[in-house]
Amino acid sequence: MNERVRVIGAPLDYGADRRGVDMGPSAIRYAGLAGELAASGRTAVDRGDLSVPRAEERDPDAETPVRGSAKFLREVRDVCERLSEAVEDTLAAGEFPLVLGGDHSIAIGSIQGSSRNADVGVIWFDAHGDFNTPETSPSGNVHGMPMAAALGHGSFAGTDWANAPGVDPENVVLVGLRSLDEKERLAIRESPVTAYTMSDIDERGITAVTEEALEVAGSAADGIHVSLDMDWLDPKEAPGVGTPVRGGVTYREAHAALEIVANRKVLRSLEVVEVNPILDSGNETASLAVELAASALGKRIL
Ligand code: HAR
Ligand code: MN
Ligand code: MN
Ligand code: MN
Repeated sequence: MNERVRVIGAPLDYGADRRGVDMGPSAIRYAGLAGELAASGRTAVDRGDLSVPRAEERDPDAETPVRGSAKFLREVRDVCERLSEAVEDTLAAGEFPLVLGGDHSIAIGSIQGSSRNADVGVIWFDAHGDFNTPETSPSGNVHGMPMAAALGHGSFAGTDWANAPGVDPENVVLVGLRSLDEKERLAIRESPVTAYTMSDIDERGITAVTEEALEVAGSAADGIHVSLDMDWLDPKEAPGVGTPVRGGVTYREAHAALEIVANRKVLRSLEVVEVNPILDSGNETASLAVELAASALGKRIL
């Protein structure tokens, strides 16, 4: 893992139904990101936020270039293309990319940027599978699609902006699932990705599940990308998310998982998404996002 961390904000909210995640990067910085990165023994440089036009500024006649239903796909694409470049540039400079969302559609850009000319595994900590396509999505919200987009499913097939050819689905692991749409569920079952539900965590424990996820994702030659959706946690711990689902992991389980990730020393890039300060109480979810990022980046108590 590169020692020097480069922070990249992606304040995108076009992929989600509810406004507010565009303030995620600010809330995460305000919660003390720089100090925690320093406490993890990392030097960090903050490159600020990618510019994302406000919904009010956009062209009302803009069309979505993909068939089926995917809202604001043009805007999502524009940001993801720039994010992909930013992540690739970070790695090329020998730095570690830490991407702050924004809604989860930004993962399309970060995964692609992390895996250009590289063999990269993905661990996806999320209540949701994010495995819809414009054809299967019941909502049309792109934040329910990024994993399928990166793997080139449905009408994302062959699109140079969305696909991440450096990611083999055999090295993709979804952890903590508890809310899937019917067609999405079938798509996950039919795909070579590995998926752990909350029941798997109940039965086997977070440690065993995370170790196994690291085996599967970590067999990729060039490391792993971790995508942390804050709704992975129980809404009691992380209320400030757009699509909370009861029955998520606890504070301790989340820390344990990310500490195990840090111990393996295979982390190549990290993103933290779906923090919605408008729905949060006292910046609690953003603070937790900071703590968990620090754990993943090697912060130790002793
Ligand atoms: N599955 C639902 C949909 O596609 C909701 C998923 C999106 N929510 C997220 N992503 N926060 O993890 O519309
Ligand atoms: Mn998600
Ligand atoms: Mn989610
Ligand atoms: Mn491989």
